[in-house]
Parts: sequence; structure tokens; C-alpha cells
Amino acid sequence: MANLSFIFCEILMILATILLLVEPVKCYSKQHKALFVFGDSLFDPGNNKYLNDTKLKVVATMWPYGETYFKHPTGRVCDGRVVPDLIAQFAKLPILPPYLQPGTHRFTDGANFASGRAGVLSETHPGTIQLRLQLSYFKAVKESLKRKGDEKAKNVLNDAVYLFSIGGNDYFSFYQTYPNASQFYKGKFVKMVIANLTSVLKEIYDLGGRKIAFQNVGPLGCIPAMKTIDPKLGSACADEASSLARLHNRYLSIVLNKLESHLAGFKYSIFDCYNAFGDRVNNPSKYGFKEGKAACCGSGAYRGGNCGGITINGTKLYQVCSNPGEYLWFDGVHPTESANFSKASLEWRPKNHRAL
Ligand SMILES: *[C@@H]1O[C@H](CO)[C@@H](O)[C@H](O)[C@H]1NC(C)=O
Ligand SMILES: *[C@@H]1O[C@H](CO)[C@@H](O)[C@H](O)[C@H]1NC(C)=O
Ligand SMILES: *[C@@H]1O[C@H](CO)[C@@H](O)[C@H](O)[C@H]1NC(C)=O
Ligand SMILES: *[C@@H]1O[C@H](CO)[C@@H](O)[C@H](O)[C@H]1NC(C)=O
Ligand SMILES: CC(=O)N[C@H]1CO[C@H](CO)[C@@H](O)[C@@H]1O
Repeated sequence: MANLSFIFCEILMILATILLLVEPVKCYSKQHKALFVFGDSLFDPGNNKYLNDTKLKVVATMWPYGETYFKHPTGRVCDGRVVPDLIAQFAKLPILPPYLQPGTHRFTDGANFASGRAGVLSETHPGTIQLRLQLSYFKAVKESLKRKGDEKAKNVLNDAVYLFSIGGNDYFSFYQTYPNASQFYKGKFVKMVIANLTSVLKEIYDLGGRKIAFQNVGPLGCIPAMKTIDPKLGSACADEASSLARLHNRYLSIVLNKLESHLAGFKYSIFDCYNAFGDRVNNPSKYGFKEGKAACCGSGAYRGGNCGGITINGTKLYQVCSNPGEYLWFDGVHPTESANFSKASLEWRPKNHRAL
């Protein structure tokens, strides 16, 4: 099944907007802040189109991906904009192009390195831009900014917001390989993912990054794809998969808290995607959705598979809903653009966040 991970990011969007805009504007600089984006398909604006691996390339380059906003497939695994696009628009920044897109880039706006199917660990879907490779691209961006002057580069990097959505693919792969792993083994795996993630965060700090905004891992067991993979689930979620996300999220907040107390100037914020999304799956109408369990596009139980897949003699093997705005999920794994910011201000609960 396709790219994994998760999100529901309306709240993160608002949060990051607040981070970008509310901080007092320094008088010497009229420039907006940069946004650096690390992550998986939930944040990928089309980087995978430029990968060498053809299997990874084709994902989301077919209709109906892109139908709502861009009117053509862009490589985003969504009907419209993904979260970093919306955050950029909120913050009056241009939408960041994929980092791998050929041509010149204005890195003073930031860069988006996210890659569908990517994970924290290099073993997770090799061929994607896994987190360490994203970090090496960020280092190259820093070098490029330094050509405009060290001080300038330092200011851009210190003031920037670093957005993350990562981990879902590591756990989805782990779950598919070891559906019945023991508590001990699950704990070991989560600790390994977190240790790798922590070392990347420390390097970003050493390179000048200060403000980190995380979307935590969503309820993996509740994606429509899970119901297609295991039809016995019916409308229920696969709790074994979600339990990995819960464990990861618990460690993630501990680690970020530790980093904040040890590293001068380090600040973070977590959008609790797990609970925000879990609640929408079960109570879609509370949030203005008609359908929280089945996807808009796909085949099989709950349309969990094969969105945008092959056509045989003119007949598609999947169905597409006519109003993605009524659905929480666009395909078996990814939310619709409508899982968007409209109600975000109501949902934003400051107690769940640490304002940057
Ligand atoms: C694709 O392959 C070329 C040639 O091996 C290599 O230079 C390039 O870095 C690769 N691109 C990516 C995104 O891995
Ligand atoms: C995992 O455990 C469940 C019951 O808890 C069982 O039905 C299933 O067959 C097991 N799967 C594997 C691959 O062992
Ligand atoms: C990162 O993950 C690899 C497996 O991909 C593991 O061997 C290594 O020990 C981890 N690194 C850290 C710092 O934990
Ligand atoms: C597609 O159409 C051709 C010609 O009508 C036919 O020979 C072929 O069997 C069809 N393929 C499938 C998979 O239905
Ligand atoms: C479900 C939902 O809230 N959809 C909204 C998403 O945002 C657009 C505006 O960008 C609204 O028109 C939708 O109603």
C-alpha cells in the first residue's frame, strides 16, 4: 500500500502560522521567516517525481490526485494542497516547490525536502529521501545561503521554522513485517527510531535551527488501507498498529522536552495529530465531514486501496467520490485537503502545545 504516515494538520497549520507571524518582527528585517520542511508523503509537494526509482515516481502523478486545487496531479498524495503549502499561504510565503525540482530556488523562503514513503530509518523504503538524506540536502542549502554571507545565513536559519512529519512509515513497515511483535521488541524498535530522530534534531540545532514544529504520528490502525488489508476489522481500527504510534508519540514529547532544557534557544511545539485525527475518524460530523472511515478514492473495503491505479480498457479499478470536501480521507492513507484549516481556530487548544 502507498505512502504512509499521517496527519491531520489543520491545527498544526494554525500553530505554525502563529509561530511565524506572532513573534515580534525585528525592526532591521522586513523579511518573512523561512520554512524548512522534513517528512513523508503528508508533507511531500512532489519530490518523489524526481527520484530514480520508477515505482516511487509514479505515486500521485495520476488523476485524481491534485483534482481539487491544482487541477492536475503534482506528485502530492492528496486531492489538493498538503499542510506545508497551506502553512506557507497562511504565512504569506510562496508555496515551497519540491527541493528536487530542477531550476533555481530561493532558499531564503526555505525548502521542502519531504518524500512520500520516507521514514526515519534508512531501512524504511530504500530509494526514498529518508530523513538523513533530507538532512544532507539541508546542509547543502545552508552552504548555498552562506554564499550570500555568513551572517545572513545564520539569521535565516535561526529564525526559520522547521516542520516535521515523520515516523509513520517506519511503524507501518514494522507492523506489516511483525504484526504480533512483543511489547519488548516494539519498545526496542521505537527507541531506535527515536534515537535516530534525536540525532538528526541535534544536527539541525548545530546547523542553526531553533524552532521545531512536529506533527506527531497519527492513529495508524485507523487508516482506510488497514480495513482493506484486513477486512475482518470491519469498521474498527487495528489497535496493534496504533499502539506503535502512541508509544512513539510518548517518547517524542519526552525527547523534545529534554532537548529544550539542554539546548539554549531550542523551542518546540507538537501538534497532537494522533488524537485530533482519531476523534475525526469517530465523530466526523462534529468537524463538518460526512465520512470519517472510508476514503474518497480507492477500491476494496472502505476504498482503502488502489486510488489512481490502472485502467483496463477504459474501466477504472477504483471509485472516486464527487465531493472530497465531505471526506476525511482522500485515499487509503492520506487525508483530503478539506481536512483543513477551516475550523482550526476552534480546535486549537493551547494547553496541548507549547507556544514557540
Ligand atoms: C539519481 O541517480 C543519479 C545518477 O546515479 C544520481 O546522481 C542522483 O543523485 C540520483 N537522484 C536521487 C534523487 O537520488
Ligand atoms: C497475530 O495474533 C492474532 C491474534 O492475536 C492472530 O489472529 C494472528 O494470526 C497472528 N498473526 C500472525 C502473523 O502470527
Ligand atoms: C539508527 O538506526 C539504525 C538502524 O537503522 C541503528 O543501527 C542505529 O543504532 C540508530 N542510531 C542511533 C543513534 O540510535
Ligand atoms: C480489452 O479489450 C480487448 C479488445 O476488446 C480485449 O481483447 C481484452 O481482453 C480486454 N482486456 C481486458 C482485461 O478486459
Ligand atoms: C471540511 C471543511 O472544513 N472544508 C473547508 C476547507 O477549506 C475550504 C476553504 O479553503 C472551505 O471552503 C471548506 O469548507
